[in-house]
Amino acid sequence: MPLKILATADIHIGRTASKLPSHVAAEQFCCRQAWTDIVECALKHSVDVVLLAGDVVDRKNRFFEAYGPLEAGIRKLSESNIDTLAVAGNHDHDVLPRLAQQVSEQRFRLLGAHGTWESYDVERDGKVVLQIHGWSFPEAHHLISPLNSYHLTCPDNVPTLGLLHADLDVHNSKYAPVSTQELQRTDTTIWVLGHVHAPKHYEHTVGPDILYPGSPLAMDPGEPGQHGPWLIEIDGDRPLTVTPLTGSPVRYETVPIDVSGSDDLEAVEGHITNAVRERAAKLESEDPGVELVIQRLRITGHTSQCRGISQLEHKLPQDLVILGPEERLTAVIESVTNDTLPPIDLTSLADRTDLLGQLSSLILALDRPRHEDQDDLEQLMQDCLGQVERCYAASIYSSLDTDDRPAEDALRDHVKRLGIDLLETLRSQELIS
Ligand SMILES: [Mn+2]
Repeated sequence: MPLKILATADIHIGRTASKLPSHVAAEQFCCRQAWTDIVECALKHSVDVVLLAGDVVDRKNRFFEAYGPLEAGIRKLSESNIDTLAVAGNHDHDVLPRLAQQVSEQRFRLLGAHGTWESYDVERDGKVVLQIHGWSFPEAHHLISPLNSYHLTCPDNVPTLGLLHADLDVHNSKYAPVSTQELQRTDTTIWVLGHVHAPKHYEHTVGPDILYPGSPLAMDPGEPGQHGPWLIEIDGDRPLTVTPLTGSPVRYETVPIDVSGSDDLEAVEGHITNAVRERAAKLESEDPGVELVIQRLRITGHTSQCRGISQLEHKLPQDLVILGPEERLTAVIESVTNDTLPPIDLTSLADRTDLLGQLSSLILALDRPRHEDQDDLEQLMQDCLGQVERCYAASIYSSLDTDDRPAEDALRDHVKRLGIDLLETLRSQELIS
């Protein structure tokens, strides 16, 4: 029988998924429920060990919200002879050790409190079958690699697993920066890391694998794709198997939709609706746990409707709700980005010396890498940034406590969009005259 380990991280009990549509109850997609689901998943798969790689609790003020569900879940796992091992992350460096002291279950341990490495033996029938090396965040920030103080040795003939909350290959990170090379130099079989919410498995033929199981509940459009706990199976000398499991009832997606050839707005809308419907049907069959898909649409292609599509940026997020064919899944739109172009060749238009030619050159230049900017384009972008700054500094808006200035790339896209709108207006006048 292989040794089965369920690995997860960054549960963030206390949070809910973001960008939920207003008709949905946030309670339905909360991280507390994700933990309850993990316990059920561990029982269903009859695992030997559950690993929690930090940021289990969102913040200190979530102590009471987290305590009940955590204790109940750990007790349930203990009753089924499942060991639960955790390390603290930057978010729960203080609250997880406190919770761990309160939970008296024999089979639960917080490893590596106060930033000191600790080893734990998982036993089956009186025999050590797995050793776990863990380290917990002592403070909210940790500027150096925890591997600097790693002194544990891996036993012969027993697989060893490293458990750590850390930022991989981000040199100046404040969150325990570690490098792939450092982890690779250890004799462990696999490292399970927390901190990065998007799941990622680095398979290595030599040295240990590295796994970010990611957050079991998708929480943000920046974390697209499938989320859930991971199953690690170790079977003697055979290579380990590392498998992602479905689990998150919410999923975020960026969907590119090419509407080339749709030359009136109704046709464009039909094209978009079909694309959303097809995607919903595909996900309903592929990811059976998903109930809600929150989509970011990126509309591309050449169409005479490239101006009109901007109207959909407001309309679709409000109006478009599509059910999967089996009505288990609902797809909603979080945002729409209009990346369409006019149905003309901008490069040849740019050869003209008139206003249309100049505007086409500008639009093309805005698409090229920034280091190729000419002085006049650089000046235009500086002017735009200045305008944005003035707007944010205006006293009339001072009561709006916001710091969501568009990033320079977003501003560039916006300027390009305005350029295309202007080009299309000029072209329509040229066609009429
Ligand atoms: Mn973290």
